[in-house]
Amino acid sequence: MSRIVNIAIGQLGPIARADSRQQVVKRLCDLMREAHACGSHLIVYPELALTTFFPRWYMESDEEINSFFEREMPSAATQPLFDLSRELGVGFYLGYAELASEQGKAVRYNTSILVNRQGEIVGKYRKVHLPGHREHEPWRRFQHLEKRYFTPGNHFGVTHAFGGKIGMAICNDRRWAETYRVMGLQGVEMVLIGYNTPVHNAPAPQHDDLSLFHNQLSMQAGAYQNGTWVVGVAKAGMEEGVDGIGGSCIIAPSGEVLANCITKGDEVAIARCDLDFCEVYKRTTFNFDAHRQPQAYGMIVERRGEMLMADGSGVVS
Ligand code: CDT
Repeated sequence: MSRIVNIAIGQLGPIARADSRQQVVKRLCDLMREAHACGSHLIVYPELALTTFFPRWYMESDEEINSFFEREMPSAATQPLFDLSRELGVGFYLGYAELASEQGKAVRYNTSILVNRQGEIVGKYRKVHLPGHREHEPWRRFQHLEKRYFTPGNHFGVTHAFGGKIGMAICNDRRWAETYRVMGLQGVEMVLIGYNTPVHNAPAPQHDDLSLFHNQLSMQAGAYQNGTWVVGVAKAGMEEGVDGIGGSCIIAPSGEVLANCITKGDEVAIARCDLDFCEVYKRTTFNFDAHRQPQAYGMIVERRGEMLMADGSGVVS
């Protein structure tokens, strides 16, 4: 079986709060057609790709909150994307807000799915690292209430699909070394990541000028240190008054950027990715079995926060 995966970035520009699922799905289908015309096997869409990025608003009504969530996938509104996938033979990664039912209780997740070239769901991932805050913080120019609206996922898995081992992560996950390493330990060869990243980060506005740099830095490090392809895809541009970074790109296991978007709107960018190119990194510099020293890493899973001195002043070495 060929180990070449022709990847398309399916970057989205802004989605207005008033836009319907049908309008958005039409845009996703247009991007998929373009990707197919370029010979793509798999198109990667952003995080929460069916609606505007609603965690920017404080809401209390369950009815209002749930209006941004999907109870089923596919649904009547998203079925055309699955039909087109099967017709064209183009798989996809799609981020959306999932309203699950667990023991009769509604649970909300920030989710992505992996769909194969036959239009079948072959993988599901629920965002582990939820940024932001739980309560209304009026001092911010806009809210980032992911901790309020979502329950964190608890698993980074890898799916055998597209002739290789494919992993998924969502937005803030890309900043954490653990995300890539847990999948790296499962032999991941391509990590797909959709994101919505405001240029402005209210608690640390001094980082605003670095937001694109930090985006690329995190994904390049994750790719190189785990010998894997990484595909990062933005919902970009000025959405409901909040500017989101673009910077969608495809990164090789060498850490090099192979393709990237040049706008902050709906845009396709493509790369021909040889999954066998992971091998030289996984068998040499990052041969985990030969070089990792897990006996020295216990703290990574034993504790969450940094260790403080008794007087709370610093980190114990
Ligand atoms: N959607 C999402 O996870 N956004 C966050 C914003 C945090 S501000 C540093 C992100 O990590 O991009």
